[in-house]
Amino acid sequence: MMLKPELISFKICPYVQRAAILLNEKAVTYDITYIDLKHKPDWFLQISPLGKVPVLKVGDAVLFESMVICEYLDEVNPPSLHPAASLRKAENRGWIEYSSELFVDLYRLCLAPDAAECDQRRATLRGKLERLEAQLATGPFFNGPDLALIDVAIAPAFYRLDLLQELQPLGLLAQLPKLQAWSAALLDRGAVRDSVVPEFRELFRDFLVSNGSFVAKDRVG
Ligand SMILES: N[C@@H](CCC(=O)N[C@@H](CS)C(=O)NCC(=O)O)C(=O)O
Repeated sequence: MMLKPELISFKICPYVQRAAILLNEKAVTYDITYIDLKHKPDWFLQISPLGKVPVLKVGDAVLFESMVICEYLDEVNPPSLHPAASLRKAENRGWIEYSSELFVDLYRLCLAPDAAECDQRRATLRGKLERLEAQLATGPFFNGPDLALIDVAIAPAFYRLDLLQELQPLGLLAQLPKLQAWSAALLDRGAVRDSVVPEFRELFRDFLVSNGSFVAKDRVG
């Protein structure tokens, strides 16, 4: 029985969302504390070595890095969501790294200030998504019918792609049927739906607008 953990969160952070999804999947009771990354409290700077969220406090221990947190939660709340076979597990971990790169590309697309940058950054992200499509076999999840940590790791990207598509028809998943099915299976899952605050959509859109995002521009004003 683990101590009740405390997740330190920023409401629209995709890395925090990974930890929240896993806590939900594993039905772990936890506390959540939100901070404003523009005004990081002193107590947070003291405990967070890189000044980043997520941080998971477990008793006196402070865990940082989203996938380190997820791996810990996975281990102490069996059964593990990683594949059992070492080789497949290692492959999954590689694609988890890949999903973190997707977050960066997605973030860059969100911050594209004009149509030209948006097109260029969209193409970069689309290329990575096409490569990912080729990795899926039967679906709907990465390894097949059962949810794994790689699915948890990528879910926040699909969550944001879905919202972006509402703002602009970017078609990032067009003609990628396996990714479409993967995204639908994840977005339909209770643990994913309940992993963000109810006002997430508005907060995400406010973030785009206040950063002069081209994706949000056409619909505003
Ligand atoms: N590699 C880290 C990345 C975490 C990260 O970049 N979090 C962002 C928020 S989404 C952050 O805290 N940035 C610090 C800042 O904005 O000052 C992880 O996987 O946890």
